[in-house]
Amino acid sequence: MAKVLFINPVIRQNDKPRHIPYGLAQLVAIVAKEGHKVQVFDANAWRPTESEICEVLASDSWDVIAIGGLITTYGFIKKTVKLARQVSPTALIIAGGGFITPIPYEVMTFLSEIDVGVVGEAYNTLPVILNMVDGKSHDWSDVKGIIFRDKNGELHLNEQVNLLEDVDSLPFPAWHFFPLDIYFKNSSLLLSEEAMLARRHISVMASYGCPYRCKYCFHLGLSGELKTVECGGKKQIEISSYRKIRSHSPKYFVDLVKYAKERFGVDFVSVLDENFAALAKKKDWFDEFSDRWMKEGLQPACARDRQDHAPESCNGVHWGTTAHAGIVNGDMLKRFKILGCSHLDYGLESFSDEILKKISKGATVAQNEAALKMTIKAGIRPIPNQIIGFPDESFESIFLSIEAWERLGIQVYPFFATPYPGSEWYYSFKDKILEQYGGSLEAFFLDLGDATKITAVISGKFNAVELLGLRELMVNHDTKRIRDYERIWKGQNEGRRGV
Ligand code: B12
Repeated sequence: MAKVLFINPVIRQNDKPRHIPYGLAQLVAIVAKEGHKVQVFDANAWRPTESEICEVLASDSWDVIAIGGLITTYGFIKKTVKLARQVSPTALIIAGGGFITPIPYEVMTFLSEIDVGVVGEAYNTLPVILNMVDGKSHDWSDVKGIIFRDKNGELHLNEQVNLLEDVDSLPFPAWHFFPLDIYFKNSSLLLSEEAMLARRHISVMASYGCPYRCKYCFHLGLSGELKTVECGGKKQIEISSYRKIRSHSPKYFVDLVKYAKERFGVDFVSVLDENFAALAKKKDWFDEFSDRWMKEGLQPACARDRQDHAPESCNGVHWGTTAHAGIVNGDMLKRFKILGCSHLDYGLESFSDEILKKISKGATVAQNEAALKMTIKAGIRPIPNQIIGFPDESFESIFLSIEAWERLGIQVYPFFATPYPGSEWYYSFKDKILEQYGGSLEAFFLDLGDATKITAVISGKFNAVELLGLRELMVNHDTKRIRDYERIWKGQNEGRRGV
């Protein structure tokens, strides 16, 4: 049996650790169940110094060091694989997750310490790799779903792995391998009253994938969109518009939350699905989920009795999740509320129909507004995510959004349109990205963080300075100064920059 050290990278270093990585916790459960010796070093929770990282790396003779996460953790991963190679020269270094999946060749080229990169879903791939390590075989040429470095340092991307058909076969995440007390201490989320008063928050998933094809989005290669194609004599990654949405059965999902409640005392769950409303739209699924949720005593008393939330007496599990303005309806939202839903994360993005069309959002301004009103009417707090700096952003689309914010009485702090690797924008604006980062893709990766921060600008009309200024003026509804600047801008750009 292999001795495996999993490392969870630091994410959102300016915030406290709040989100146990769901995918990684599932992988730990799978690998432990296979009988391998597993340790998790959760750097996101412990926020270690370099010497502390080295201490952990030197604490045992690891056969495998496995690290992975979002592209925004690239900097931490880069630092850690270098330390791992120095401190554990014989360990096989495996990487995985959203940071490598859409850009395997680039990451393996920039991070020469990585031996094997897992591309996309890892449920079946990782056990195969570990069994080979056990069998002392390093011939990776037939392992689906990986990129590897051969003895001459050549990179080889293998065929994509088939997605796991029966997701109910997955063991519950191995949350107990993670420092839960640290995460539970930071359970309060500023998303709704119930979320703020949560004492033990954890993330769960009911479905994998989203039927929509928004140009700024990427599904981590877990929605069927990822495939390998032959190009120039070698395999390349292609992100297609094909979608394969998978969901757990209501029984599995309710049992998962019940397990989190009974074993860890969880009182609030974030349902991490990309689009839970799409799943809830399936009447049979939602009816059975609803019945089981109530039967298993997960329905909070305050929701059942339509009372204000009283944490000391409320024994259910409140939850927050994602929804799409093009899907929700009043009945669905009322039922969400009764079952304990306290907030819904909406990617509303813009109040310009032209922009919503151009980004293939699959919703209109009218639907955005109706969704907000219905959600508030149902007693659920909508989180109205907005983005500015779209390729087609204009003064008109900016004013339309401000007018809608005033009309609806919503306060938002927009994200900047960011071409994260794996999104359609990344491929469409790669030249523009390289232009802004002196030709260095790695510099771009290292710069990525929260989308509230400006990185590569893909707006046709506005540059970084203008977008930063416009956002501040938008947030303050300062339409006068935006109009003033519009006149200056038009004067300066007559016949240029999309005028
Ligand atoms: C939870 C979450 C977060 C958490 C962090 C979770 C964490 N610790 O990593 C928080 C809230 C911090 C977060 C923040 C952001 N997020 Co976020 N987030 C998610 C969310 C909702 C769930 C991720 C998840 O658990 N997926 C499901 C599991 C099964 O997948 P997984 O973790 O990737 O694991 C699988 C594989 O990738 C692989 N794998 C993963 N890790 C490893 C490690 C190893 C060693 C191996 C071998 C394999 C492997 O195996 C697993 C099983 O197959 C996804 C949307 C979604 N539903 O996926 C968005 C998502 C990942 N986030 C996204 C974005 C854009 C952001 C933000 C930039 C948004 C923002 N507003 O600023 C910030 C960045 C924060 C920062 N500064 O770094 C995008 C990613 C875009 C991209 N191109 O990479 C996503 C896909 C949403 C979207 N569709 O656009 N996020």
